[in-house]
Amino acid sequence: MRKFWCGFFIFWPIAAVVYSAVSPQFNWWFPGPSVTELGQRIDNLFYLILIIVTAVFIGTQVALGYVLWRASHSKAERAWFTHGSHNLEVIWSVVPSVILLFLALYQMDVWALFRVQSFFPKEALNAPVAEVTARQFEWRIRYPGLDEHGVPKKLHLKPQPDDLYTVNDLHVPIGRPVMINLRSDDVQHSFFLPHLRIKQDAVPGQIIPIWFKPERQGNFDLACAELCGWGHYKMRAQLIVEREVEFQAYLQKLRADQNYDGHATPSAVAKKDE
Ligand SMILES: [Cu+2]
Repeated sequence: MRKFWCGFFIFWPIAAVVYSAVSPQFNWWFPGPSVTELGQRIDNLFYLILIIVTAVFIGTQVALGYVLWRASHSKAERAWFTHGSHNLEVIWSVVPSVILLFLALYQMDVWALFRVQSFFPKEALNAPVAEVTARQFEWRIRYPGLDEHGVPKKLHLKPQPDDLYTVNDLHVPIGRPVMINLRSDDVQHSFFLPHLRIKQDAVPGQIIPIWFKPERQGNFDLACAELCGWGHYKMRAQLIVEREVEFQAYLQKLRADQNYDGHATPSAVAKKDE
């Protein structure tokens, strides 16, 4: 029985390490490399922490396995009781504190870029691309109206008569910093872009700016990461990263669709607007 428990407790840590090592091959890991450079820096922080905790995990499990294995072989040796060791306790308090302090200082610039508005790229901060309002159970997206050249105007905090609206398809241009104003209409939601490593709560009564600079074209998941009610699963949407010209063409089409009166063909409406 001693041998069984020894094997049992040694088996699980080994299984955990093997499982973690093979999981990327089965796509049980991150959904591919990050679409933004800041996301790659966040991944690097994640891997640094992962390496530290893996080293500690393997170290403690090897020590535990060794003690169990030794005890499983000898009936004569009995466990002994200790009131603890002052030196050991100082060491295992100071070492984690130093590691945590190092991590806290080391990640400050990534955190500042990600969350502190004064560190946001100025061009993104001055011209938010869209406002995204979470509500049970969809993402409402509001773009500013277009000027006479078909170029987006400035996005106002209050809705304007010529604003453009859509639901669940967030189009953004590639290669430049994009800022989104995030709001919630009802309960707390969470704006989650796993391919960009972005997750931000949408809180009723608050406007929370988020920025990112997509470096890869494509369609990426946009999900709600906060259980917000019975239809939470319906908040599966997408982020579409496209070239600047495609983005502006999309906005022009959105305007034509929105202005369509049911009689003229949408393309005629688009012509009239120009
Ligand atoms: Cu939600």
